[in-house]
Amino acid sequence: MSRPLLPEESGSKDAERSKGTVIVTSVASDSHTWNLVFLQLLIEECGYTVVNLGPCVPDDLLVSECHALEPDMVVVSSVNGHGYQDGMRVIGQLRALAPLAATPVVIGGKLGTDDAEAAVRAKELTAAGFDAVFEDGQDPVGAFRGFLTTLPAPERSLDKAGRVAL
Ligand code: B12
Repeated sequence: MSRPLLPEESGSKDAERSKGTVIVTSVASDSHTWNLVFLQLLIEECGYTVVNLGPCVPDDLLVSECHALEPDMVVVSSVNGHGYQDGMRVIGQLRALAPLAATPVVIGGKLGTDDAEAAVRAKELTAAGFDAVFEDGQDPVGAFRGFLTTLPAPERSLDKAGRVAL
């Protein structure tokens, strides 16, 4: 009996090519990890190559990795309740990098400890430079999937080995 082909075995161009590179990261204060693993799998399932920086990422490491990789998107996740403060601190540093001035940068998770403040947090985080905010409580994963479908195809497309495939 034949088994289903794995994506990399199917030979289709869609299976071989990545839609681009996404940095998944937490913030300096946050040591939770399964949120990051979840996001990596979700984003890979949507066709992107993910570089997962892990938990407790110092600001300067996040900035230097973004500078080195010039990702097509940056996804920040925090669930410890300090994400608003961490996010407000790092977004200016990311936007100050010339290659990231117009790169989609989003944040999500449990960004504060008071759910009633979520709308205010989202407004302030977007005003500070995030393209979108996906807080728990309003189907953040569904909304994030919808956001991904609105992104333009990146100018450079990478194959699974990381080579530019034009
Ligand atoms: C496991 C756990 C820990 C472990 C983490 C171990 C590890 N290696 O990850 C340990 C024990 C270390 C820990 C520590 C702490 N924790 Co803790 N922890 C949890 C727990 C029980 C599960 C988290 C988890 O792994 N979930 C599984 C993953 C897959 O789901 P998730 O994290 O919920 O993420 C989902 C969404 O948030 C969303 N999402 C997340 N990010 C993003 C980003 C985007 C863009 C999108 C679209 C979606 C998205 O998608 C994910 C899947 O649905 C939760 C409670 C709970 N039941 O959720 C508390 C919880 C997150 N912890 C909490 C707290 C307060 C702490 C501590 C501050 C406790 C303390 N006083 O020390 C510390 C913080 C340490 C730190 N420096 O960050 C609180 C946060 C409260 C808040 N935000 O209001 C929670 C909610 C518990 C609670 N109810 O109070 N914790």
